Amino acid sequence: MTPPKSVPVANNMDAFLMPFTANRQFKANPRLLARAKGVHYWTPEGRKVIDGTAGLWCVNAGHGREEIKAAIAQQLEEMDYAPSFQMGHPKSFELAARHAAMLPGDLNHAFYCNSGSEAVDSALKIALAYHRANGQGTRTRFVGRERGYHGVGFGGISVGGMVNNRKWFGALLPGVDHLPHTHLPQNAFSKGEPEHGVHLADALEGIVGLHDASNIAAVIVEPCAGSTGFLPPPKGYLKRLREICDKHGILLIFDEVITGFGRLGTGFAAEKFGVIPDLMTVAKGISNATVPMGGVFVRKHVFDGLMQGPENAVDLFHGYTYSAHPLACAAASAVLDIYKDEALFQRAGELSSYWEEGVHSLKGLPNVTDIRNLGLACGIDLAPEGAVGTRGYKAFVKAFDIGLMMRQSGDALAMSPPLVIEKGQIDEIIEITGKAIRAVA
Ligand code: PXG
Repeated sequence: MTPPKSVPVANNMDAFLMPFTANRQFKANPRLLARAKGVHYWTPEGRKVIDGTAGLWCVNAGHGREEIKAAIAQQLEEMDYAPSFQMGHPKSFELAARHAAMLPGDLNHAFYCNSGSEAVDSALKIALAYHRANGQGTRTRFVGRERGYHGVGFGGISVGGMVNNRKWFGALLPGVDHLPHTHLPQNAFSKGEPEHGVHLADALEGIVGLHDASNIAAVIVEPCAGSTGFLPPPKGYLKRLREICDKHGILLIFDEVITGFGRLGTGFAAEKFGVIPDLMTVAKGISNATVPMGGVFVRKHVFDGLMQGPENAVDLFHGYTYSAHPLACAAASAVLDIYKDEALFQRAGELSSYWEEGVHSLKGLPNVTDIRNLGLACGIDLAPEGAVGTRGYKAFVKAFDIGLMMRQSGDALAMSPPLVIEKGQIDEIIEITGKAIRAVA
């Protein structure tokens, strides 16, 4: 039988196995988004919802950008697809050169993929290949961090530190240790980078002491942990990690899938904190989420390290059919124009103190146990009500019902509006958040 062209949503909800969703609960009472423009979504019934999270931390330049649409349409007209294995297309090289030019330090080479998860697994593999190519093939271990989120590939969940993302999936990658997370109670209600916790980086010395540096390939951290409820790093923490990695020849990977492309008021967290990682993973804001794209930026020594074999030999046995997909490259290039023309990273930086004031004004509301912020992002912890996540979920649903999309992870709420947000819209986000928190007291 020929399948019908489209099936009314109400009759068809069962078929979709939704990711990271309570499927039956959702389908009994769905939250649907049908249209988006600027910093707003509209439901199928036409109800307007302000986007407090830039989609899933990804629509940094706002929704429905005409310039990106035009670039994708033009690329589709010109050439829908071209491979990047032993072939190439001009836009991929142009994009890599543009990224190289805007990245700090000598992070001047780009590998492309289709998501943050792929970026993380690619970065881990590049780290292994680099060490092997340089005669240090015993360096196979990785170090991640508790409460870290690095996507959902086996590599990413192995170095990640969110228990529910790990516990269902067996033995994971062998040879992974975790640094302690940086969410310290004495830092509650910190504005910006918290004071306490630089010493937590020293746990890396303990891991080196246990395994020996000659067995450790790389450390991977998010400069600000995102999915766990947004945790900015303690003052000096990332610098300390960099120093310990340097001392022991361990590669440092920053997972900037959330912090990259302006979220903190700079192009990348590496600039914000003055710490250059050896590899950096990105996704989300790279294409403003219009066409899926991820990437790994690597420093010169990592790239050069991979280029030591015979000229006619493949340098990296890794890549995806859709690495540097022409539509993604066209979108990413158009997004860079917008970021530059509208100075959106700078704009995020300028708005960050207004945002900080707004989110911290929620201190004192019932059950609010911590508020954190940096750039245009924040995390708000609520005291649990019975099972973990119950109150957080209720707040998230309430906010949506009264016109705001936020994110919820357990009892932590997180927000990260598009960088084009206006002050009045920030006020609106804060007001609705306050109402939602009061409603679940
Ligand atoms: N690394 C980091 C730091 C991320 O935040 C990924 C990797 C994986 O990216 P992909 O594109 O494979 O999903 C992410 C993704 C949330 C939330 O609500 C965060 C992400 C994804 C979905 C929800 O915090 N981050």
